[in-house]
Amino acid sequence: MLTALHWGRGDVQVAGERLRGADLVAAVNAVAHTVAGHERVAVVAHRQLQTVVAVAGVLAAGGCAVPVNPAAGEAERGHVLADSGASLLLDGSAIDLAARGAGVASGDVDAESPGLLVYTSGTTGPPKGVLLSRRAMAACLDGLSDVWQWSQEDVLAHALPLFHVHGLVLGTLGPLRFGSRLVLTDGFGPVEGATMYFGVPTMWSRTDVESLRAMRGARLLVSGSAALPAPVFERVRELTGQRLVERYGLTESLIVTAASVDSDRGAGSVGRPLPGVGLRIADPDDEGMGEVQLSGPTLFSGYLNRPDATTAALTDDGWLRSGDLGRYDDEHGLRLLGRLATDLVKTGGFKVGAGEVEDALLGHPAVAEAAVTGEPDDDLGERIVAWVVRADAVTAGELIDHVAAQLAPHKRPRDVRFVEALPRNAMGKIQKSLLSATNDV
Ligand code: MCA
Ligand code: AMP
Repeated sequence: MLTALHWGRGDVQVAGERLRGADLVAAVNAVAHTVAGHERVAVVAHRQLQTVVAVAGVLAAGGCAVPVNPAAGEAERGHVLADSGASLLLDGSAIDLAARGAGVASGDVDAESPGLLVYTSGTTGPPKGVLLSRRAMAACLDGLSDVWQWSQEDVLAHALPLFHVHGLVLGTLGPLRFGSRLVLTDGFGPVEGATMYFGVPTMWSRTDVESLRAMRGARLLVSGSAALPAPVFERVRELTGQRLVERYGLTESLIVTAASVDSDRGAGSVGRPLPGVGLRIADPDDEGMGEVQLSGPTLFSGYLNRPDATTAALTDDGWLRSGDLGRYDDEHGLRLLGRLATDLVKTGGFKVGAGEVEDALLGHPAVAEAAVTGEPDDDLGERIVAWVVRADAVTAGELIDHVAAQLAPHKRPRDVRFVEALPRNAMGKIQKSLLSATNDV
């Protein structure tokens, strides 16, 4: 991975700050010298130039960067730092952008060694650390450059968070690998000279008319991380004259399918497999719908410290169970139709496990019982809803703030519904399917 990053041509701009060419290389090298010898380095991933330099520095030194959500609450941050075993924590304030260093010897870094450890939610328990090798990230990026003709001539603009695959692998390591200019903005919107935009559906749907019109000049508008509603696709098409390109993947698989830049695409398809990716539909029903399973060079190397979860995520023949339901045909490519697990909520493109939010709620002394569900939401795709049986007086706002402080603001419930009891079956298991029918009290 790192040997093929074109540092010499890199050009990264965040807010008013910009580093390019030899200055970027030297700043990255200075970090590499600081972190040399550390196997895993946690990086508090503010949307700042320092984060780009820090992550690149860890990679250049042959280490593994562990991005940490800067807004992570106490419990979540503590879990990530302890579980990852990071021996060093870098924050923006620790990175001196004016520092300059000479290259570190990194020629013999194994392509199979992890370059990133990214935490992602499961249905239960705290987030799991996904080990991503240099080989997997390079395969994913090179596949995308193939189908999108992504080159040094491109200028990528986005406002994605830097602690997940979308903003960090695609949105940061991509431009560094291809030597294209990167402009990170505070809010999603037009950037002078940008040729590519990456966003989640919520960002595309929130963008106002004038801003969309100002994006007309770009050659590639990309949506991913969550289902793109057809009306959003149509609105963007109307105002920009362009059809959004969709791509699909998981933290565990990186990006596995994408519509190509020259395809005749419509809403609802997330494209075809990238070079080398295996995609199959397991146990398809009469209409060809089944679980999407994946193989190939972009797959993760396993969950850190969780061999049980790694085994459960893979089939006996080593394919990744995506948990997504889909249908594939050569004409339309992959169409996603739902999800097997109901205890995962995709909200604003973030995956949130019902279990971790329930655990946080149950940690509040006024909560006797809690269940978390996802409900359709025009803005966020899905919104997190908490169903709570009170043990003591507490308001919805207090519980929302409690979850935001323990986990992260994007994991907070948008609605809290107080109920007298949760519906349970004879075994005592909560029947979430009955919850939307339950009335607030
Ligand atoms: C609100 N805030 C709070 C509280 N309420 N803070 C503390 N306590 C509270 N009770 C703050 C938030 O921190 C935030 O502050 C601001 O208020 C607004 O929050 P919110 O409404 O939650 O979000 P938003 O700003 O409206 O965000 C919408 C968004 C965001 C921008 C679309 O959801 C987003 O960035 N999504 C991207 C997700 C993503 O990158 N997923 C990729 C996963 P402040 O503004 O200061 O933060 S990787 C993946 O899925 C695969 C591989 C793939 O396919 O890509
Ligand atoms: P994460 O674990 O945060 O990486 O999220 C992975 C999940 O995001 C996938 O399993 C899908 O459910 C969803 N996803 C990613 N891209 C798309 C897309 N283009 N359309 C629909 N869902 C998507």
